[in-house]
Order: sequence, then structure tokens, then C-alpha cells
Amino acid sequence: MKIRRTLLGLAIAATALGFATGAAAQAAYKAEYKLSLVLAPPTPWGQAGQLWANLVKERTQGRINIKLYPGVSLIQGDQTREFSALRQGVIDMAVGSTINWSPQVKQLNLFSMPFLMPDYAAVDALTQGEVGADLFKAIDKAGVLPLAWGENGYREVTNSKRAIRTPDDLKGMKIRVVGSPLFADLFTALGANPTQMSWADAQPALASGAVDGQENPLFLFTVLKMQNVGQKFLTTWGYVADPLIFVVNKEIWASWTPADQAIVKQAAIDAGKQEIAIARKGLVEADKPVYKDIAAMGVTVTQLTPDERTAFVKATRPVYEKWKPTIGADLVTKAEKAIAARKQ
Ligand code: X2X
Repeated sequence: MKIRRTLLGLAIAATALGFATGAAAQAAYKAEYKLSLVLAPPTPWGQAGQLWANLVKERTQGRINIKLYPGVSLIQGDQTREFSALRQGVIDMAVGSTINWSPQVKQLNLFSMPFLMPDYAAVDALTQGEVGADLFKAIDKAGVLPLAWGENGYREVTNSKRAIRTPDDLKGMKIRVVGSPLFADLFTALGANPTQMSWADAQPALASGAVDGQENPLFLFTVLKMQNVGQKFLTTWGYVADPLIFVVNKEIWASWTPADQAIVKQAAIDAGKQEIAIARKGLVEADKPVYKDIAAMGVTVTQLTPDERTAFVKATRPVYEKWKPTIGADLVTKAEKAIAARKQ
């Protein structure tokens, strides 16, 4: 009788212990993981975050629950601080642009090198090849775990003043630029008057006419109806394209089981592939339906001839040369070679 009671006691104790360890393991998972983004759905960028969150929730049966924080709201809209906040754990995860993280990870300026990537095959040759792997190593070394590539896209210039066909057309124009000093150098080289500001500040600045123009992928033009804030001229010069990268804070990553880590990574890869297709829709087709949609909004769409484009390449070449050592001359050369060898 006594032995039975002792055994029963042990069983109860063991069960209690089991519950306790179970509860401890559960507590290591947060109720919600904060995912930072600049642009919200329905932009492709926002959809990248949404797709990732949905896939992770489904495949982990809700163990990992990701909430979207667009507008980089976790850091009050200051997008160039996103990478540091990720490293410090203020942000758990992000789908972020190479441009916004380039102040902390200098190699990411590669994608902002003017006229380096003439087409989508060139973008893919970098992100899907050795250069992409090198960049993931650099991000990892800087303290954040990269998992997959997505895409913001080719950044085309718009303005309220006149059609831009030559660098001269940009003379004196006040252009809002993103937070990498490379962009300030670029627009200065073209004779424009660049003003660096966050995307949060850019929208009222465009609306009030405090700036004349901006550069961003075209889906943003359509989503925000930028013609309504005076952006009547678009030049499709394809000078740079910014990829997106799916990342996780390293402590958060370490708190997950290997099985869940694998799920989160695969979900990022799957979401990235889907999102890249979304970002390119209307721009990869020969007749470029997106250009037509924007022209139908009453916007003058200027497509450069090869000669006209060459004038912009020439004018920005000193900026390319200036930034090459900052990014890493070897990395830039590797990128140039990968692009030259791309399959078209
Ligand atoms: O600020 C921009 O222009 C944006 C939204 O494209 C980025 O965050 C890089």
C-alpha cells in the first residue's frame, strides 16, 4: 500500500515536472513575432510579408504567429535604423530593402550602383549566384540572419516639372532620395538637387510640392496614384533595382526548434519566389502593361533610346568608380562578371 502510494506520488511529481518543462519550452516562444516592413500590402513588398506570415502560421500550426508592422512603425518610420533595430532585438523579423540596410552593411550598396544591372536576368545573376551568397555572409556577419531574397524593383524617376530625356533635364530639380549617401551622390552628379528623407516624410513632401520628384518602383506609383500629387512625368531608365531580403533576429532564431527553423526558412524562400513574380508582373511582358496603365493616368511616360541612356551612364560613372572600393572592388568585379555571363 505504502509502496503504491509512493509510486503514485512519484508519478504525480513526474507529471507535474513534465508540465513544468513543457510550459518552459512554450514560454520560449513569443505569442507574436514582430515583422518590420516599409510598404504595406497591397504593394508586392507588403505581400511578401503577408505571404511569409501566412505560410509560417499554416506550417507551424500556429506555433509561430507573425504580425506585420508596415511603415517601419517599430522604429517610428526611420527606415535606415531598421538593420540596427533587428540586430538589437527591437525588431524580431523583417522583409527589408538592400538600400535601407546599406548604411550598416556597405556591400549592399552594390544594387544601387548605377546601370550595373541592365535587366531582370542581371538581378537574378547576382541574388541567385555567388554574389548573393557573399552578401548573405556579410549580413550574417553584421549580426542578422538572412533567409531568402525578394524584390522591391527597378526604381524609375518621376517628377512634376518636365519630361527627363537627358541629364540636363534634371538640372536644379529637387528630388527626394532614400537614405544611402550613394543616391545623394548620383543625383548630384546628374545636376539635380537631392534631398534625403524617409518614405514617411517623402509623401507629404511630394503632396506639398516641397520636392519636385522621387524614384521608386512603379507599383508604388499606381498604388499611391502619384499623378494626384503632381507627378506628371515618368522616365523609365532602369538605373538601379533594390532586392528585398527576408531576415530574422539571431536570438529569436535560436529560440526555435530546428524543425521550426526549417519551416520559417522554407516559407521565406517560397514567399520570396511568389513575391518576385508579383513585383515583375506587367514589367516583364514585351508590351509592358504597367507603362500603359500609368500613361492612362495622364502621365507622360518617357522611354530612353539606347543613346539617351548612355548619356546617363556616362554622367554617373564617376559615382560608380567612387563607390567601388567602399562596396569592395572584388565584389563589384565578381558582380560585373556574373552579369556578363548571365543567361538571357
Ligand atoms: O523609401 C523608399 O523609397 C522605399 C519605400 O523604396 C524604400 O524603403 C527603399
